[in-house]
Formats: sequence, C-alpha cells, structure tokens
Amino acid sequence: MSGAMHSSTWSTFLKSIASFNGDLSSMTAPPFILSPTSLVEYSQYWAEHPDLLLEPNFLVSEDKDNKDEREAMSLKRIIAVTRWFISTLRSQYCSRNESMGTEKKPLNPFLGEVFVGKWDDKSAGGKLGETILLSEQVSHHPPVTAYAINNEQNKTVLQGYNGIKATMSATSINVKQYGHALLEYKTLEESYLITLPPLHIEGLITASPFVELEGTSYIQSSTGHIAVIDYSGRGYFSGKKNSFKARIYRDKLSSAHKDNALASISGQWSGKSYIAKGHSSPSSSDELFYDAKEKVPERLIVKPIEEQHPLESRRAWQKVAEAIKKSDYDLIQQEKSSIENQQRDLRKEERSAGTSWETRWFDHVDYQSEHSQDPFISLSSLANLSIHNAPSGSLRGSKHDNGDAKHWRVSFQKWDEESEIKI
Ligand code: HCR
Repeated sequence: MSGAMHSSTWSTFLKSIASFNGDLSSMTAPPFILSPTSLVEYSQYWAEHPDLLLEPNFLVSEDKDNKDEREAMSLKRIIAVTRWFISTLRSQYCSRNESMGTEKKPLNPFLGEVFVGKWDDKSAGGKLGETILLSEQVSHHPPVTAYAINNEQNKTVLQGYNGIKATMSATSINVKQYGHALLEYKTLEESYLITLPPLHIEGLITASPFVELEGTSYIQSSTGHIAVIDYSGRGYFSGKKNSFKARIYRDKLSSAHKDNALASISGQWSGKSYIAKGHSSPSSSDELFYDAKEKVPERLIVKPIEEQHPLESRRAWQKVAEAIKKSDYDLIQQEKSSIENQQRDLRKEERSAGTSWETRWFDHVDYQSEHSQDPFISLSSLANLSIHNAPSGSLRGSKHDNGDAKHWRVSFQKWDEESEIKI
C-alpha cells in the first residue's frame, strides 16, 4: 500500500475510533494493523520462561526449625515470583512491536476456541519437567479468555483469566484489565494472587501504536509478603519507556509506608532492572535483577495445523491469517464472515434447542455462594483487594468494589476426561 493510501485509511480508522463504543473487538481496523494471531494465544506469554516460573520450588530452607532462615527463604521466593512476573511483560506487551513493527489488533476469539501446547524441559538434569498450556475462550460478549499452565513434576499451577474494557482519550486508547492470575506451588503449600495492570495504547496519531503500562499491580503471597509494582512510561520516573518500580513488603499493613520495603526493584520491564535491599530506589550500580533482552523466551510447542481439532485456534483461523499475511482485505472480510456466520448459526441452534454453549475445561465459580479450596478469597483478603468483578487490582471499599464475584477456574478433571484435543 502506498504511503498516501496508508495515511488516508489510518485517518478514517482514527475517526471511527473517536466515536467507538468501548468494544475494541468490534472495531474495524485497516488490514495493516491486523494481527494474524488470536487473543486466545496470548496466554502462552505467561510461561515463556518456565525456569523462572518454577524457580520458587527450589528456594527452600535446609533447616526447617530455623525461623530466620525460613523467613529469609520466603522473601527470596516472592522476589523470584516477582522476577518471573516481570519476565512475562516483554512478551505480553511488546512482542507484536518486535515481530511486526507495531502493536496489532489481535483476532477476536470465538466462543469455545482453544489453544494448547507444551514447553519441554530444557534444564540439565530434568529438574523442571514438562509444562503444559490450556487456553480457552470462555465468553464472547464480553470477550474473556481463561488459561491454565500446569507442571505436574513440580506440582505448580498457574491459572487465570482476562478481559478488557476500553475508553478513548484525545491521543490514546485506555484499557482496564479484568481478571487475575493465581499461582500455586502445591509442594510448598504456597500461593500467589497476581493482578493485571491497566495499559494504554499510544502512537495512534503516527499510525505506529504501542502499549505502555500504567498504574499499579500486586503480587500477594500466602506468606503475607506483598509486591507492589508501579508502572510509568517515557518521562515519568526515569524518562524511559516501559519503566517500573516494585517494592516488596512483609505484609499489606507495612506497605502503607515505602520506608518499610524489604527490597526495591526498578528499571525497564522490557530491558534491564536492578534490585537493592530496603526502600531506596536501586540504580545500575546495584545488583542486576532481570535483563529482558538477554533472556530469550522459550517458544511453546504447538501441534502442526493438520493435526489440530477444528476448534483449535490456528486451524480455525488459518484462512483469515493467510489473507491477513497477503493484506487481501476482501478475502479477510470473506473468511472472517464465514467464521462469524457459523457462530451465529450455532447460537441460533442452541436457542431453538433451549441449550447453551458449555465451556470445555473451565468453570465459572461464584465466590459469593461457593466455598472452595481455591486460595483466592484468603489472598484477596490479605491484599485488601476486591473479590468482585472489578478492574484488576481494585481495592476493597473502592468505588469499583461491586458487581458479582464470579471467576473462571480450571477443572483438571474435565481436562483428564478430554478425548478430542491433545497437546
Ligand atoms: C488491548 C489489546 C488486547 C488485549 C491484550 C492483553 C491485555 C490481553 C491479555 C494478555 O495477557 C495481555 C494483553 C496484551 C496486549 O498488549 C493487549 C492488546 C494490545 C492491543 C489490543 C487492542 C484490542 C488492539 C487495538 C488496536 C490498536 C492496535 C489500534
């Protein structure tokens, strides 16, 4: 496409989003901004560093009776969980820019679309074992993707779900995330609640959109430790894009004063970050915490398309993805409409049969009426976080702390009974 044509379609697009209704999935974007990848695939970004995800399992005290050593190890574990979390951000929020030049609009998954795969053990001595991913589109209106990442050898499960709500401002699209992640180290009997940061999309005027994180997210441990992570972009804390500061406290109460921080981390989540003891902000002369550019992500192993089930993402979207790669706008519309029409027909059939679509591996658990083994309630209480369907990270008693308390949870029993879809 010529530069002039490119800029005229982009300005038509900008005009259309100026009046958009908050549903990013329904927004018609020009072909050069479309990604050939469905949002249901984004769940893989949580575990592209399986070694970091599993690391806390190996940080245990030798002397179980030594209280100080136990305490020191539990601090090391929340630091390790924070390192793993920071390691997920580059893939989650920068990978389209890096592979395709700008942020792109992902394919909007259809209800029941799934994406599965595995990471082999790359460690010497086989201490990590295989890690698997199950990702499923559990709702279409509003779009919600649920996922579970399971490592049987180390009895480690990460599960969560995410949805978004967007608003438009003069120069950016502002996105609040809904949902959370729960990380369980079952051998350690330790769990973590992870909230998802707000973000905004910048670079709209220049047709080169990119994501910047903002606000605060939390990692609450069942040991009481809490990590409070503040995000900022170019020109705020450090003048650099993708900046963050994380402080780790003994508990929520002590997090009221920055001086109480046991450790502080700062830098760029897409580059280098540093860690120091206590509350003062570390600099590049302190210990390196994480180098996102140096640590290469381990790609998920996914079956060839020919072996995939029709509900598996890459098979279902194959023709649309090919049309996007060819920038063939008419073909993109034609192939997309074919999927949308199939979905409409399915919903019609369900309505006339008086049935509804059943999610495959995930259940919608109501925390207001069901008591389960899930540590979500106790972790939310330790962090003073809302248990409702509020923007991720909303505090109890805040203006968002209302609505229902239904959250998506994996059922490994359903996965064990799965007969059609294989990893
Ligand atoms: C906002 C976004 C769709 C949602 C994507 C989420 C929030 C999904 C959950 C993942 O865990 C993390 C994540 C990362 C992405 O950065 C975020 C996407 C960025 C853009 C996309 C919009 C729907 C696209 C808008 C169109 C733009 C490019 C003009």
